[in-house]
Amino acid sequence: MFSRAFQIKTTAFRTSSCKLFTPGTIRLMSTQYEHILTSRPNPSVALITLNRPKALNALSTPLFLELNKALFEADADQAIGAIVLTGSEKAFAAGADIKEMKDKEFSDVYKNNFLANWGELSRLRKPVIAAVSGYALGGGCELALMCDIILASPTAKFGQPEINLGVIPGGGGSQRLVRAIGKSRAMELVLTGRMVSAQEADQWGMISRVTDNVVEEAVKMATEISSKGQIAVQAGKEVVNAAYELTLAEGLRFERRTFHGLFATKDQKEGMTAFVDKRKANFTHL
Ligand code: CO8
Repeated sequence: MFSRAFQIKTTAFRTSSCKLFTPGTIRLMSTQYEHILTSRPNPSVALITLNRPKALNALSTPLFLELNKALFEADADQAIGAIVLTGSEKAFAAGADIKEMKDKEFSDVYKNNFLANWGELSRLRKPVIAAVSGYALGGGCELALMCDIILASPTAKFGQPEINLGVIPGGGGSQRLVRAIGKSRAMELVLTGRMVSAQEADQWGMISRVTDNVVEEAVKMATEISSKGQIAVQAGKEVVNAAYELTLAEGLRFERRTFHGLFATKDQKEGMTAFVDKRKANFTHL
């Protein structure tokens, strides 16, 4: 579980508004991992850092097994309201591990459904914010696209260079990019392998915004989201994601029914009463 007691010395991060990251105060989850780092910058936020620096965080099967475990542990922890996923300054992730894939055969990848469990992140109910610096390429770009919100530092570079390896995106890039930036731009990225800068990705509407101190900003955003009622947050995520799958009429109906359902929660009573009483709402996630 995400132990609050277990602490380590860490490098300090500066924050603009509050001292979220100071040496010795980052709490680790109890599980120790080899390819990721896990911490609790504050009690309501889980921070997961991809940590294969020598391979630019190339996404290997062992890394994904650890990542999925940490993500679902965070999703199940009642105290956590949102999750931040990040990499290093140089690379969020430079793609699936090419050295692991190089000698695979069709019969193996097809029979064993290679990569099928790499998209587990998109099944989480709590919001996940990607804090991207450096390369987010191939599977790294796709991993960011699986997240609910993407914040990027000015150094971020996004791309789907699989075409240079004789393959195509395999982690949802072709589908999510079309929905995020449209067919022509998605086609350009998939067929040329060109990298786009954070600024271009921002202009294209692929990310929320470009910001310095991207991890800090993502943790601030996650903390803000965690201060809301968790039922409404999860409902909000569910209805926005439904827009990918449903017709407009079906989506509008689903949204309205979900909205109606929130009137059964204590948080709705508390939120609206607090507004009328001119005080801050104290959500209990019930
Ligand atoms: N896989 C394995 N190792 C990698 C990868 C990778 N994707 N990317 C970088 N590395 C390794 C390099 O081999 C090198 O290791 P070593 O020191 O042992 O030689 C180390 O990381 C540093 O890399 P470079 O020396 O190449 O660093 P540069 O700064 O010169 O270049 C680049 C950085 C431009 C990022 C370059 O490393 C590069 O082009 N990497 C490959 C990018 C790529 O093609 N990515 C797509 C991979 S295919 C894919 O992602 C399929 C997606 C499947 C679905 C996934 C679902 C989530």
